[in-house]
Amino acid sequence: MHHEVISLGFPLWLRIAHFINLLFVILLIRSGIQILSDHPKFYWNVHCALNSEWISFGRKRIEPRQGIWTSMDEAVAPPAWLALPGGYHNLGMGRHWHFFSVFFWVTTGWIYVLLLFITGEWRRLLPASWEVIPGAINTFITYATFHLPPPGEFHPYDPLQQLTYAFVVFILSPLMILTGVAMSPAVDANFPWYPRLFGNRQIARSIHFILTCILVVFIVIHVALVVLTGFSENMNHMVLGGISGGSRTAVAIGLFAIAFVVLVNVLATWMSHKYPRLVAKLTGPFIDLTVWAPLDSLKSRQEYSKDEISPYFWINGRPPDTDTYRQLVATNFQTWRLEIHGLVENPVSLSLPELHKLPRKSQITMHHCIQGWSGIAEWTGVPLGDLMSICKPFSNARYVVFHSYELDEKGREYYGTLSLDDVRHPQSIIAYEMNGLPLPVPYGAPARLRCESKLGFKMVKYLRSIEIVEDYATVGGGYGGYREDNEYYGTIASI
Ligand code: HEM
Ligand SMILES: Nc1nc2c(c(=O)[nH]1)N[C@H]1C(S)=C(S)[C@@H](COP(=O)(O)O)O[C@H]1N2
Ligand SMILES: [Mo]
Repeated sequence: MHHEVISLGFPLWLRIAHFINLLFVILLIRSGIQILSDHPKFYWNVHCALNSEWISFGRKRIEPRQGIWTSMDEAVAPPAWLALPGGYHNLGMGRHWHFFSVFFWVTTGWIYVLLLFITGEWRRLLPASWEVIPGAINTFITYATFHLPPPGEFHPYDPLQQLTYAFVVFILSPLMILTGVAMSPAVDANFPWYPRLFGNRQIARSIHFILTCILVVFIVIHVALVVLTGFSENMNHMVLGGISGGSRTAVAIGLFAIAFVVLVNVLATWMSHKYPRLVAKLTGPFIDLTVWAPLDSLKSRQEYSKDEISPYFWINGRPPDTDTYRQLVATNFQTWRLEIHGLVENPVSLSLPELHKLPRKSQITMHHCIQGWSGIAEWTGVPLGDLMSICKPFSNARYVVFHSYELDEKGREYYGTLSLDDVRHPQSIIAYEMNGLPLPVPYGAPARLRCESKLGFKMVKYLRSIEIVEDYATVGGGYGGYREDNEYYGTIASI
């Protein structure tokens, strides 16, 4: 008996992993709540058809501005104690924290599972026989009738506890990663079969959310039982690796560790509001390394069929509220010209009829908005690769900047950037038709960019000109696009 108890002490690596996990799971949940607030609805259908959500945390529809309802009108503002960083449309910051935490949480998770198997500690979590099932039912009845199992049953774990931990470690956590990846436009474009493993991208997103809810319930019950079943003794186990009795030192260190987690959350929240650019710069390298850069090499190979086209396609961004643009609409874009200039041998200026005369390309693809909604549509236009062959970029050219007619209330232009490599992909096109009709005004008339492995914010609508540059640092605010400059979105935009 004595020997068995000794072998139950938690090793140091396990206690450290437990703490790191606690810290980043909380950051993941809080930043996740921020992300979902930007489109607080979940669907089973990939089109996000209007009013087809199975749950909504949004407000009711209000009067549309300029006669157009956009996905931004549905965004809600969560409180800062709940979401990281809280407030209206802080999606860019929320995503920085989410993917920064993904890096640490996933890395710790791998090391933890590896060590579980190397050291044999996995026996703690994986039941040795099917008897765990009736055992777990018994424990459940004990709890459900407001009793606690006798203390002996916690060593190592009671059957219900063991099953629950095994579920969280071996089922819930991997599914969080797998469904997280299924929401990446680059992954879905390169491997269209992958989101189908879950049904579709919106089902994956719903599962990601439901599992978060289950995780929250788990954490609440877990913490409650730690307190109820002998707080001091449990802290001794998890903080000092002690095997019997309580420990004031352990309680003190444990409470200090919890205070540290709270402090990190308060600081992260405060810094995101006060110094967002600094937060983006500090967290950015981890995100580049783990999430964005590997996904950036994935290119679109998707092609959907006509009957998969979405009945309704959400709109993000209203038509430019300027006289110049209204004039263009009023004259049916007769005077519109697309200028292609910058580091090119042969600058060109093309009218709409001239664009139409160039070889056309049609594609049916899935759009992923960074807010969370998706939709399938057919886009027709001129491959950018052909336009590049016409204008002939110089050898030092590396990026292509897409300028639009849209100016915000501060006069800042909506623009975006792609690498020359992405621009030469066959599905990168200047689209002038959507679902077989001339591109409607809300969707970017007379022409817009499509690059199918990226998030929607990259696909500039209401195009004015295309500029080929060596480095985008000298354009606009310097971060590669309007959203990158002002909303701290990541430039690579692959997830
Ligand atoms: C304990 C771990 C995690 C928790 C609790 C969590 C929670 C959440 C929540 C609540 C959301 C908002 C739901 C939504 O609007 O879609 C979200 C979004 C997201 N999460 Fe996680 N997450 C976790 C791990 C991960 C991992 C490992 C990845 C891997 C890449 C990931 C990728 C994403 C992505 C891409 C989104 C945005 C989806 C969208 O476009 O709407 N998450 N997460
Ligand atoms: N000029 C301009 N282009 C834009 C936007 C915008 O606000 N202004 N929004 C972007 C975002 S975030 C998305 S998701 C897509 C939405 O395209 P849609 O309105 O055709 O659905 O356009 C992108 N291009
Ligand atoms: Mo978007």
